[in-house]
Amino acid sequence: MTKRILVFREINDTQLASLRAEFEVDYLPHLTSFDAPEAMEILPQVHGLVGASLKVTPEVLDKAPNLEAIASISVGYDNYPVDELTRRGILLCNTPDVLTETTADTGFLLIMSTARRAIELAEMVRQGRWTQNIGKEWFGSDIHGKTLGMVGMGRIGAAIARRGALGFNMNVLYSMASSKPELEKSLGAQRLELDALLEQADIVCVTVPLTEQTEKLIGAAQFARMKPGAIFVNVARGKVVDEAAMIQALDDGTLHAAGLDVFETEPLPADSPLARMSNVVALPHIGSATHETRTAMAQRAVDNIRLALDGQPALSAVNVDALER
Ligand code: 8YV
Repeated sequence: MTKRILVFREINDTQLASLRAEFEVDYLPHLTSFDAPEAMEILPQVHGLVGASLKVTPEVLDKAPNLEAIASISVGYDNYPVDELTRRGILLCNTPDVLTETTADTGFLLIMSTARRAIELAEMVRQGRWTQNIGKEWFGSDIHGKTLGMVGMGRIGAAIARRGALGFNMNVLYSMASSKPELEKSLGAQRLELDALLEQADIVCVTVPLTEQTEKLIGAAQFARMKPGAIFVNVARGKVVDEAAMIQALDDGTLHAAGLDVFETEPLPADSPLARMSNVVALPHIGSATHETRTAMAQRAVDNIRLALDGQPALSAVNVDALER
């Protein structure tokens, strides 16, 4: 029996052809919901899903009784009910490692562009408003030699910390459930409780995964603890932050500036204050969005789904215990 796969995120022609050589493939790269008629028609026959950015709920799983595996084109898997997938014996795979460096580059892009007000000043030039020497009212702040506080020190957090410590001579602090002795040795990183980190860091960068424990981890109380002039960067998930509290903090000066690649609601509503505040650099979730990395992520997902549907160990499974069901 030829198994059937629904691909709901763009992959390249070679990757699509490789799947079509072995499976029946429905290619819907612009699908916006699993409730869409074209998805509803296919789901009852589907054995595999490949894609990202769409929420897979237990109700979606009820419509896909033959589903064996999901290969997400993402490292984050907050769009998937992992425990429910495991209970149903459905394997979930993701794409760690292949996107670490690119996402860390994005984190540092936000640190630098926010600290130096690069977007605001580039817009000044673009609009023809550069009419005199830049005075102190337009000055940004240094990042070299400053204190970088990492909230989360996993693969992406560690890669950002390496950039700061080794590239910009920054003092690295980190808050995480477990210690990272190898990073303390190689980067001079110091592990602190979150409150102490917030009080000492000049730049606070969030990279934790979105879980029940991290939802709204950073709210009004945490912003109030940050140093005057501190910069907040989020390349994790928007819901790790109480966004209303962040907007208030940015507006009343409690928070000096923010560099954001993720938001509670994506795409960010055009009428959101975050889209127009001068002390905010807002990017449209481009963390891993380079040609090289998105190709590598899609390849990892293609490899994962093939291996999973062929009954072989996937390259990067999230819930291997699902196979014991
Ligand atoms: C992706 C990400 O842009 O991998 C993740 O978790 O957030 C980004 O790399 C997004 O998830 C869809 O591909």
